Amino acid sequence: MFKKEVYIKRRQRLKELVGNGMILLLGNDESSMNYKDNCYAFRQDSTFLYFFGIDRPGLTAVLDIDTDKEIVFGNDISVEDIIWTGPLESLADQANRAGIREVRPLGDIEKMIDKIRSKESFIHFLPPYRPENKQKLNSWIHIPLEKVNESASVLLIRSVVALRSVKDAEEIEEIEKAINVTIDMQKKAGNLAREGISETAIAGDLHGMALSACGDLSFPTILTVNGQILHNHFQGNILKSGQMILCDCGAESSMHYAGDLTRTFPVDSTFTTKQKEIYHIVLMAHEAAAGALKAGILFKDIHVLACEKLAEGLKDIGLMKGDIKEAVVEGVHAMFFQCGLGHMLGLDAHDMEDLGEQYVGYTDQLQKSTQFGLKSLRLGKAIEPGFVLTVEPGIYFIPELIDWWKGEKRFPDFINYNELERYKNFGGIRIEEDFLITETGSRLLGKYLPRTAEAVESIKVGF
Ligand SMILES: [Mn+2]
Repeated sequence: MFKKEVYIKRRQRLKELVGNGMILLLGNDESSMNYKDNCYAFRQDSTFLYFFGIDRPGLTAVLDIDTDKEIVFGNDISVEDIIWTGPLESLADQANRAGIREVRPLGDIEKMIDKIRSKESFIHFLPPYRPENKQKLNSWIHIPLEKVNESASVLLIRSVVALRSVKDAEEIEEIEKAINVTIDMQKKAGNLAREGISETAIAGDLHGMALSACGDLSFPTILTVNGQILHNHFQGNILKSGQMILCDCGAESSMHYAGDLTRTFPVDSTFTTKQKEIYHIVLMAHEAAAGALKAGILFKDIHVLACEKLAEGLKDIGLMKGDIKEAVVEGVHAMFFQCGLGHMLGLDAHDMEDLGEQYVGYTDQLQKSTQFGLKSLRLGKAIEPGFVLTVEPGIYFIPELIDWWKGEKRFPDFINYNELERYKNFGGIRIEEDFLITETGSRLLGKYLPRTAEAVESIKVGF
């Protein structure tokens, strides 16, 4: 945990932003995998971690702004539990380390909520993403299950987003720890990648590294010879000569801050000329986007800049044609880059995504686009000092998409379909880095990880 003052200050600011009523924050419970006592690794809710830091299941917290009470509800373990678990730190001691002086049994929460409701004080809660927390809100506040999420407090969502978006020095240190472990994982992936090894074998090694560093993965690793499949979790292939392997992975620090990096490696010791050509285009887009990061700029504009760089490069090698700016406005580049340039990073790999992309990445004035490609951009709004975000352009050749657009004769003035046929089995390339937005520009987080095609090749002998 951080120092107690960190949590006290965060809660103070939250209460100021919300103004009045009661804030109800739910921690996560254990989650059973295949029978009750065989659980997935416990992961505390990130907002709960942010305001309380207490990393154990079965907690709910109340911040009653009107009476200035801060209470954590939860149960200490019984002697019978201790037989199985050994003694654990008492909840009161844990809560005290977060500056919370009042701890009550979980069974008391309903009484507390009833009392608040009888005073007609407003109860602010966040949209739950776990069914059991949805059920708790349903039974405690008497909201029909299907209405729970839409009844979440927009004011609380906005307030939490405002606070969690700007990372302080302690948080950046944690994120950087996670990124540095992720960098070691990337180097390992590049070093292991060779003909005959399986995707699973490499991914398993990376998972072990994350665990050994006292954390875990921040999201399931994407490690695949089919880099064009954006969220590919299948790892059953054996690497073949001539292929590339795309590795998008992240470690989580012991305090649950995330890293998220992508590299694409050749299976052989070097890329082919055709692979290097595409790699270079992605790298140019990455560098242009990274160079444009500056407080006050819309991230959407940086996304568009990256799209233009990708389109320019694709035109140079004959896959696209026509006016590049016009092509990007029309969304033609989404044939090759179907997703967004990046997202916020913090306690979650997609930071605060549970609170709603509209609140995290957009504003009332800037709504998310519905255009194919742009609609997958998670962050569009102006970036601010203290934001940590990813920059991850890529080029993906998706055979089904090529056939679909070609069949519909879509954008024939901008796409050279005959040439594109030659790339149907190319796969995909992505380069992803994590940046902190500063007062003067940005800072690339983490230690050195090779980025150019030649430097990436050197990993294969260097790790
Ligand atoms: Mn990412």
